[in-house]
This record gives sequence, structure tokens and C-alpha cells, in this order.
Amino acid sequence: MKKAFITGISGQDGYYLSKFLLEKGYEVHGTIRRSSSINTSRIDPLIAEYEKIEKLFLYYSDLLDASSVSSLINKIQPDEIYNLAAQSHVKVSFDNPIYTTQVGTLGSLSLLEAIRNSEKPSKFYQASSSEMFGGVDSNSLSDASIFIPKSPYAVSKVFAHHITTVYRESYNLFGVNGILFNHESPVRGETFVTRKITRAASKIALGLQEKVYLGNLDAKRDWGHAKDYVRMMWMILQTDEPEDWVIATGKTTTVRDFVKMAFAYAGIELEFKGEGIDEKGIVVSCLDPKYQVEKGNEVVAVDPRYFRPTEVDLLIGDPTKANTKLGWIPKYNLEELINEMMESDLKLMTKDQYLKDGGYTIMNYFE
Ligand code: NAP
Ligand code: G4F
Repeated sequence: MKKAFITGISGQDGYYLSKFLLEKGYEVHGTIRRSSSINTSRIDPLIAEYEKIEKLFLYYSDLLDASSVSSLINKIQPDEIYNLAAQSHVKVSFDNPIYTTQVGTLGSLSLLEAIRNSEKPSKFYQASSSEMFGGVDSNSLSDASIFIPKSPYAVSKVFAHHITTVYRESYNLFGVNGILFNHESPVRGETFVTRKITRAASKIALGLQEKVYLGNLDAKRDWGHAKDYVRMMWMILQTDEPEDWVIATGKTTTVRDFVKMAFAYAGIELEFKGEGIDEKGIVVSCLDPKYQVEKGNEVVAVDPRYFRPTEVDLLIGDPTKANTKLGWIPKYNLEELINEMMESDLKLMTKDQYLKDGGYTIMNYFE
């Protein structure tokens, strides 16, 4: 029975990866952070199923506490280490640049040092990001493309990426970078654009919200499903030779088209009119009798609050190496991903939940 150690187990990928590994029979050890309110909601079903039977173990640990990270690795002696912990919001990284950078750089380095000093040669997976490319290249991006990071978050990921390579080459350590393009799911953090859209489209369809305010509608992303991407994280740690991988779908879509597809799931057709900060998304028709949204309603508007100091305009990945060398083929396309997210959010957005959220005025502030 293999042992995996996952930092950031309470996040989106932490949930899908730990579920995947537990179902494979792994013993999973994960770190969570102490917070003033409980932050394990995503993994609560896994805790209920696997903690009592001693398959899932959780520890309080912050990646910035190098001593706690190294004690855990010494104690657990994992076969595989997945470093998923990060302050992962690009816009927030401009507001908290030092913290984001510390976690992204020193956090990853602390793990590598702990592995280097451990007797067990644990395999190491670093969660690298397509943000490192900076969106200046309109070609499909591969692991050979150059990095032009445009945010504190992206710069910290470039450091972690390179230091993983340095440890691989210097100490013969099995360290790999998975350069993952955007991946989403029903448990995606609510402040990332896809989940913000599916939550808002659900509330608007149910008459619980009038409008959603977004930032750059022209931004293009290569969106996949987190479930497909965590499978690939595991696959690349099963190879014999450590190397870096791009994980992407090879297709890119604007935020505007994502909005249209999400509303379409609820039978609501939108058209966009106007330009720049005056652009609006307007209801053309609402065909599903379950939802009563009036034709002509303005349900999407632009708020410059959501613009970033610098934007990554376009990301499209080239997954050929993953497809051909490892046989990794994503099971979900974008429409299936959006449908799953909408189905889930429509169920969650009951009136009680909406009131518990504090109403959309408060939510809009943070989202
Ligand atoms: P996420 O949902 O934001 O989860 C991040 C996890 O890191 C959470 O468990 C969080 O804990 C934890 N964390 C944050 N700061 C920490 C610290 N100082 N010490 C210990 N844990 C800390 O992110 P995700 O979408 O699952 O992404 C997983 C990783 O892949 C991240 O490193 C992200 O940067 C990277 N990545 C993501 C994507 C994507 O599209 N999702 C693409 C490329 C790369 P709390 O729950 O307590 O906040
Ligand atoms: O959903 P986002 O916040 O994701 P972003 O910035 O691409 O970062 C995500 O993917 C990276 C991989 O490329 C990860 F490394 C990172 O951890 C994270 O998971 O924004 C996507 C796009 C951006 O261009 C943003 O400007 O959507 C645009 N956008 C437009 N309106 C918005 C909004 N983004 C957010 N969060 N909120 C908006 O209202």
C-alpha cells in the first residue's frame, strides 16, 4: 500500500486527488491550515469515509512552517508528495504579493529540502501553472515554451518550477513539474471566474440575484475538468524518468462565451452589447418554464474592480506529449464541465443557502 502526502488537501485539487488516491487504495496524509472557521467542507465526505478506517490522516501545517513540513515527511515517509498548497488567486497575489511569494517559493523549497534530507526517496510533484507563460504567445504552449510571468503568483510559480528542476538535476531526486492549465469543477473556489459565473447564473435563473459583475470578458482560457487533471498528476509520478508535462485541452474560450454557455444550461439565451466597461449581457429569451427571467433584463455588466494590474489575455496549451507518451486523454469537454457545474450550483442555490451566504451584495464584494 502506497503512502501519499498532499499539501493543500482542502483545496479543489486536494479534494479530487485525495479521492482518486483513496479509491486506488493509497494511504493519504494531508495538511490543513488552522482557520477561525472550519475549512474542510470539500473533504468532509472523505473524512467521514476514510478517517476511521485509518486511510486518511490530516495534520495542521502551514507550508511556511518548514519545521512542521520536515517533521511530517520524516514521520510519514511517503512514497509520493504532491505540493498543491498555494495562495492560488492571481488577482489576490497583487494584493498580498509577499505572502503569495513566500508560500510559492520558500514553501516549495522547504518540501524539497525535507525530501533531500529524508532517508526515503519520495517522488515529488510540483503544481506548476500555465500562468507562468504570461499569455503573450498566441501559439499552443508546451513544456518547451518560455515563461514571461505577469503576476507575483506567476513569478513564485516560476521559482518553484525551476528549483524543482535544480533539485532533480543536482540531487537525483524524482521531482516533476505538472504545468497545468486552468481546471475547474463544481467545488472550484467561488472567486475564480468559472465558479463565480455558474453560481451567479444559477442565482439569476432562480430569481435570487439580478446581475453579475465581471472583469475582462475578452480573456481566453484553456479550461478542463479538475478530475481529469488530478489523474494526470498521479500518472506523471508513475513514470520511470522524471520530466515536466503540460496538461491542457488544446482549446481556448473567452470568458464571455463561458458566460453564454452557463446561462444556456438554464435555457437562457444572452447577447452582449456595448464595448469595454459599457458592455452588457442581455437576456434574449428564457425557454425553460422553471426559470422566469424577463427578456431584455441586463444580467451581466463589467466592473473594473475585477481588472488586474496586468492581464494574461490568452492561454492555450499543447497536450500532445501527455496524449502520446502517457495516453492521457481528458474525459470531459467544456460543455460537459459547465453542465456539471451548473447542475450542482442550481441545486445548491436554494433560498436558504442564498440567505446563509449573506446575499449577493456581500458576495459580490469578495468574488
Ligand atoms: P485552491 O483550491 O486554492 O487550494 C489551495 C490549497 O492550498 C488549499 O488547501 C489551501 O488551504 C492551501 N494553502 C494555501 N496557503 C497555504 C499555506 N500557506 N500553507 C498550507 N496550505 C496552504 O487551489 P487548486 O485550484 O486546488 O490548485 C492546487 C494547486 O495547483 C495550487 O498550487 C495552484 O496554484 C495550482 N494550479 C491550479 C490550477 C487551477 O486551474 N486550479 C492551475 C495550475 C496550477 P485553505 O483551504 O486553508 O485555503
Ligand atoms: O478564474 P481566474 O481568476 O483564473 P486565472 O487568473 O486564470 O488563474 C487560475 O488558473 C491558473 C492557471 O492558468 C492557476 F495557476 C491559478 O491558480 C488559478 O487557478 O481568471 C480567469 C480569467 C482572467 O483573465 C480574469 O481576468 O478570467 C478573467 N476574469 C474576468 N472577470 C475574472 C473576472 N476573473 C475573476 N476571478 N473574477 C472576475 O470577475
